[in-house]
Amino acid sequence: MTERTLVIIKPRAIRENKLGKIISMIENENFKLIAGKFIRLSRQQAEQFYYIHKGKDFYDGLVKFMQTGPIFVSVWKGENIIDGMRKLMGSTNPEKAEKGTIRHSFGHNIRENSIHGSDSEKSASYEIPFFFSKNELIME
Ligand code: IDP
Ligand code: MG
Repeated sequence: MTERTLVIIKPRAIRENKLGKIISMIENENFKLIAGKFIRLSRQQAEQFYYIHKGKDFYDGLVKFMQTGPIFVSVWKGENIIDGMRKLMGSTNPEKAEKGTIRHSFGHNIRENSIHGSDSEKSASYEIPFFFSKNELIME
């Protein structure tokens, strides 16, 4: 099934100049970039994007971290891409992520793990319009 997913390259990976390498790894899976832009998250945006984690012990740290610099938000399309991207990203904790995954390659710790990808169709349908309007999704 062809699906769409939201991918965020997190601030530290952008700062460390890893955007191109990460995009390459995703393209190598034959997934297609259909929209992308740099943005800075306001506190309110970061809180709303991660609302599902509100109340967890890592929530405040996560919201702060996501505001430490520009991020690259993007939409990708492909066969079973939601699960495929989760596999390619690897475990949330880079130390536990398999070799060859993006988080193993570019993550530093469980918070600063370099990348976000939607975890389900439901999440993708919240997350894509969170950052992109219809007229930005012209590659479809
Ligand atoms: P996921 O990104 O693999 O779906 P989630 O559990 O949804 O993982 O957590 C969202 C984000 O919150 C993670 O990608 C990571 O940046 C951060 N995070 C998750 N668990 C922890 C933790 O235990 N300590 C610090 N940050 C965490
Ligand atoms: Mg998640």
